[in-house]
Amino acid sequence: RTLLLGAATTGLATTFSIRTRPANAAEFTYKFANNQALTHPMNIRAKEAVAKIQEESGGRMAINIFPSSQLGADTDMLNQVRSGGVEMFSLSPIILSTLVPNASLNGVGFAFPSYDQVWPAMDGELGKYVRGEIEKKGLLTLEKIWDNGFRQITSSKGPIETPKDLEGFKIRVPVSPLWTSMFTAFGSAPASINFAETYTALQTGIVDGQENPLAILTTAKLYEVQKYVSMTNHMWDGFWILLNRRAWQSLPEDLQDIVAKHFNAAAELQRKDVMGLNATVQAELEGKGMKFNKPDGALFQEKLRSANFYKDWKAKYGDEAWAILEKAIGKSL
Ligand code: X2X
Repeated sequence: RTLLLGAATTGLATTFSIRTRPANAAEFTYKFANNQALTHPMNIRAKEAVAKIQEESGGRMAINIFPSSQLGADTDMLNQVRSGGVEMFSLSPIILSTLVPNASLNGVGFAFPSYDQVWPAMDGELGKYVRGEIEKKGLLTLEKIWDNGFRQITSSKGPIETPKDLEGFKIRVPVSPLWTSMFTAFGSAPASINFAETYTALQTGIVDGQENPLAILTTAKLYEVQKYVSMTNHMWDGFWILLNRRAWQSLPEDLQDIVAKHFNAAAELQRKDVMGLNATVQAELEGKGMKFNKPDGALFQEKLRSANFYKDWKAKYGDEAWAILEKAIGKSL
């Protein structure tokens, strides 16, 4: 009897709540899912953007941030943002390539020498090309890509000094054919594992190493489970802010403009924050006992070349896309 009464009450409550919106509730509410800790510049700047959006929209637009893969790992969330389970989700272009193959162009090993080439490319022709590819698959993305960073290899076993040290190395890589292919070319044993499970995989010794930018080594506390950082700078990675198309199209144009404006502005600030961390994290992590070394990237690139890595990927991306990449980096691979 109690149960039945309870159900009846709930039914009534629901009927009322869908008919009347409390005066302080937003007209549109988005979930923004991502894989980073609240302390990562992505979430610090997203939080600020969300507050500005709330204010400028007069409370009509609310965005709730779900950090640290709380709603699910990246490969699940990619499905969710397609189906509308979440409205917004930030994802590495390289993982996105499981849906949009040519999205991973920016991650080709040793393609980008420095940030001097990254931002003009991603804010320019390369970024525009990739956004077009993303749209062809039914998703949308905001114009400005956020920074993840140049990726470095870490290990619990020892420093990576030459490509030989990567042979047989059990390394966690994100779920994406480009990563698997690159570490296979080095003769490593790559394991595709979502970021949500990476800390545990390192802690339990399922893998001996992983690769991520410096900012993540500190904010995700990977220093607790890794000892060596080898500054290979082997690829540049970012985060596209993906949007569910239906959810975006249901926003009135003024709200679309407000959301895009504040997220794109936040991206610029977030890029500067990550640059700032790049300059300070090494000293911080050395203080925690991590050992850094800086191997010669040319040796690693030579190894990829001799394994036909570039030739194979050029064939997969196609000549047009490859030409956009080579133009952006100002050299041929
Ligand atoms: O999964 C990773 O390693 C991360 C956090 O860098 C990405 O999102 C690609």
